[in-house]
Amino acid sequence: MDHEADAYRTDLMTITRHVLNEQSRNPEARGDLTILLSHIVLGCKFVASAVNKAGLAKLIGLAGETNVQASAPAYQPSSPRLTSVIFLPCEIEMVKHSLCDQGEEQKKLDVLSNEVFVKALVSSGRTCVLVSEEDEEATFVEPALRGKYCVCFDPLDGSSNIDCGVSIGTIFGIYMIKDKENVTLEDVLQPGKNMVAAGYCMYGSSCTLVLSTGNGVNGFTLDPSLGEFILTHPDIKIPKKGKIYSVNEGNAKNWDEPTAKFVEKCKFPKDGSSPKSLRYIGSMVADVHRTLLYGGVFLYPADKKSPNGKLRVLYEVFPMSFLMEQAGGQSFTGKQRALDLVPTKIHERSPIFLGSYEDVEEIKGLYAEQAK
Ligand code: FDP
Repeated sequence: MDHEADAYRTDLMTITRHVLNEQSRNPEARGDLTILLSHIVLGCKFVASAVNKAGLAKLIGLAGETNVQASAPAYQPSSPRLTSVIFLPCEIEMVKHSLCDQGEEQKKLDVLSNEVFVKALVSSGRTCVLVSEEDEEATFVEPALRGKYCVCFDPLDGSSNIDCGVSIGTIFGIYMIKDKENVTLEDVLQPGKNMVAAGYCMYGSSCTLVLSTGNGVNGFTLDPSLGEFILTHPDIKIPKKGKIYSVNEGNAKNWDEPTAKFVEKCKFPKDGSSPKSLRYIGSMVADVHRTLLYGGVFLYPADKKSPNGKLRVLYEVFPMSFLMEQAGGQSFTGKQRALDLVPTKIHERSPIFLGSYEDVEEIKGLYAEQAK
């Protein structure tokens, strides 16, 4: 990259400009998705800033609360204005309503990020139902603030990495509701192929937002001096075959046969090719981002202990599968195309194999062989 030339670039493709361009291709579009995405972008900027300051601001550590099971009522922001997402330190301590299932530890940054995203999404006036990894129940937006979109999101994925400064991220998938007057949970229990947009924001050495509105995949990097995401990775295409596999090999003793065979082939290929390298960060956004750019395969398979794997369908498996397919890759559950899955509950899990087309094809072949 020519950094000097870059410094004098005057025609910047910001994410808003890019989304507006996409919108203008659809004469029926009224700008609702553009507005919704700009609120998601604001949430990402806020979280990026909070993640950067985390060590300094002593935000890291347990929130000092045990997650309890409770139902989330219809969300009513004290003020629908977006400025309400700016927290005072005392308000951070007051973030008490976030819930997390199965007693997972919750960190202050998770709580804060969830609060920021819920407020940003509700105040956009374009959402109807929200599903967050942090909230046990879906949030139904009060009728006066309702719009036509449902958003499923994980505000801070990979949170076990917060304390050591490893990249973490936000993941989101957007659906259109079926009937604004009659909003039900069914609106978010749609197959992934119905998504209208999906993306993630990675808080790493730089802050990168990767987005697809169903017309390819584009990556934007936050320029902190401008406070804007600038198009840096136009039309991302994943290599057809990769040299990297990414999996938590500590679970190997419990894997099923096709998974074990695939990983064995990665390490000891019999066709004369070189072995693949193993890279596993343990933070889905970072592992998927590398897979998207360099190729290869990321897997979180089923095992004897977790027959449905670990990753959540609505806000991990679906958005990442949507991006992979849009970039020319594939995503498979071990049984079917991931985006064909029809979830039956909001925090459902699924095994997942995603990445370069040919690598996933190989995994599909091994499962087909086993089924014979
Ligand atoms: P984390 O537990 O740190 O929040 O689903 C969450 C996730 O991270 C993913 O981001 C990551 O890919 C996966 O779990 C890592 O799981 P393992 O620690 O079991 O490998």
